[in-house]
Amino acid sequence: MHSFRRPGRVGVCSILFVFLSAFPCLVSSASAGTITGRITCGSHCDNILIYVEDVPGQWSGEDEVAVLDQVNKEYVPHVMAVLPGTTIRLQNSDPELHNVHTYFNKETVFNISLPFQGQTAETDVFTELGRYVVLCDVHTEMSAYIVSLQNPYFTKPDKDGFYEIENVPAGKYTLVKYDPEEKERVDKSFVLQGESVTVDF
Ligand SMILES: [Cu+2]
Repeated sequence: MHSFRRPGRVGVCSILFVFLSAFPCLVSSASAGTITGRITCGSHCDNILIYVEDVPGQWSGEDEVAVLDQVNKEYVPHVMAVLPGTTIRLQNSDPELHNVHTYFNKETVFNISLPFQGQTAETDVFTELGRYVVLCDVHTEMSAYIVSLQNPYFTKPDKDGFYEIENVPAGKYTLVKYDPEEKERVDKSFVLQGESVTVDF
């Protein structure tokens, strides 16, 4: 086996590897880019998710915390995306009882009462990919949608419909515009090769 080794070359590669390991940003910036664009979303842009589907790799929300508040009988935010395993901190900012009744595929995942103002509870049950529906059994007008996604390349547009997703690895993908409340989904395929690509809906 020793006859296959070429010490000089291995030496150079090792030095290069150590150098790049010390500056991981140099590695990713060469092969990653930004997706920007504008979508038509009228007055409900905050309800829309934009995400890249099926990026090679594995991500977990284990170290992430997101807050779902209850304010003036509304869930805030009404729509959010998370990585699987993200801890959601449930919060009641109202001076009355709410309960957070969460469903996945129409089955109850959990149901927690928060009777007091300022009360919080935490859960990390959002382990499946897909759409969770959150309702309050006391106030039927209250709803929220938590969408668990495979990778961190997601965002919401601003109020004028502009969005940006940074540091996406180069590749050919599908970009999804998704309204989880209406269950409306529009796909656009794109190729990210250079520094940026524009995808409008
Ligand atoms: Cu309520």
